[in-house]
Amino acid sequence: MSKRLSRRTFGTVIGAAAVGASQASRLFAAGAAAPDAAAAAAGDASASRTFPPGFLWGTATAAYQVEGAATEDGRGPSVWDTFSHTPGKTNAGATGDVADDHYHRYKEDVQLMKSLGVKVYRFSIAWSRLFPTGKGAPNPKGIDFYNRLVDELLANGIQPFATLYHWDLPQALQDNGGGWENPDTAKAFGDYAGYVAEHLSDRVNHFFTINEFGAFVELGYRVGVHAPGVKLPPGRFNQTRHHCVLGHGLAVQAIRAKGKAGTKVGLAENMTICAPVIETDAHIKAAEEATRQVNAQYMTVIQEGKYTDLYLKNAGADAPKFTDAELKTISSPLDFVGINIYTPIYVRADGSPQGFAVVPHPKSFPRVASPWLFVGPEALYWGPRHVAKIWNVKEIYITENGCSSSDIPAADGLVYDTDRVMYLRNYLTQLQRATADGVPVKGYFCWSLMDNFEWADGYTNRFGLHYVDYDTQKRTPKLSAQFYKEVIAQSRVL
Ligand code: GBH
Repeated sequence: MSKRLSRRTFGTVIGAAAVGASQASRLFAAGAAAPDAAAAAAGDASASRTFPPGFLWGTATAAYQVEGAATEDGRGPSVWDTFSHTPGKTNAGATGDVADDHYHRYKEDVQLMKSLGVKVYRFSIAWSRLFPTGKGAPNPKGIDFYNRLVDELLANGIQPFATLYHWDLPQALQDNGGGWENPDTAKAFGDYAGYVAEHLSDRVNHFFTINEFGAFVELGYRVGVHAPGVKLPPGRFNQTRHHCVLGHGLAVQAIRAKGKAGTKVGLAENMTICAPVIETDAHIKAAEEATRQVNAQYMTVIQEGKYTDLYLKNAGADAPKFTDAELKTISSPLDFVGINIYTPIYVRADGSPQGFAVVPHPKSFPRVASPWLFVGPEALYWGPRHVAKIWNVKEIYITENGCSSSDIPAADGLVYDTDRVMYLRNYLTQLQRATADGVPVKGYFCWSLMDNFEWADGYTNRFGLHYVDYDTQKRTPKLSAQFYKEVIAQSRVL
């Protein structure tokens, strides 16, 4: 407490802020502001940085980025095996053949999580381990690996959260019919999801259908810089987007049909986060409308069961073809929404018919090691707040958030990633602000547990809390791991 600001004055100032928070909590009808308000009334400044009781702290990875063992135990090839083995597609020709060798080292990796103190872990299942050609007869050795992993997590007090699709489409589905260009892939995905639910839902309570439509569909089927490296013309591309959200809906239904009663299902989407340029009512309203429109093809149709008029109008003759029954499937009710949040776009109100304009980042806008990763901590406030407010979602997880850094070990062998710590501290500050305002965020998964195969960037642009020496597979906690461990232990921003 500074000498100039007496404890009494400070309590009054914070007390005024608490009134704002409880008004916001009524807005979301979720009421998580109580502990904060009480702490603030008592004049306890540091407690105002705490997260709600029971907040779930976690980390995340994805199968192709960490597992390796690409041809072991009957795993079939995925589009990422093919793509990464095609010359010129990834940085320095990197592949996920070995990656972090997590397939063999998962027990050691669970110990890393345990040492961080995480309560939850989000991993993805490699479809082509379970169904080597995407459908047909299952490969029992495939599910065995995930049985072992899930059991190991539970034995160490960590709840498993499983993602069904983190971009590793079985190659056979791409070869026979064009992958997601073909509605049969959506159906095969539903069948695979049902199989997983049948085998894991006795121990896994939370499933995510698809990770980031916004990345694998756009980059894989339009821009061509991710697997399968296709550049479709607009009409076929919009139809492909439609098949992906349809696959999501079919998977939701299959998990409900085959999973144990009470199994929860959602998705992990990197929706575009629209932050208002200034936090005034007019700009906030514009950011909300922008959120619906710029996410029309994925999150909005999933939440609302309709493509927005603006999306259909802009697509014109290239708009997707769909039936009412498909829209109903796509918008099957979810138990929760996961959002992967790295960076915002900025939106302002304007006088245009659509009511908003996107303000481009100036050239000088700060970024981290990945050129696309503009630093905008308020994304972690506005992302979940928009989802709660616009679609009345009651259970939200931040399924990914993280920072790439150059991560060069110092003379003592340790990695002092102060940039990642700065990034996480500021983003978590905004997430705490969201929970204090009553936005129902229930957990946060830091990306990533450890450095891993960063897709087209190969093994550059590391995102881990643990440094991985790829020659020896040695994992070493970075400074950010120490930071995160403390945050978890105290459940507050430090
Ligand atoms: C997530 O994507 C992924 O889910 C995860 O697998 C990944 O490791 C993590 O983020 C970190 O990147 O190079 O200009 O074509 C985040 C969204 C989509 C952002 C792909 C980077 C590539 C941009 N990402 N995008 S570009």
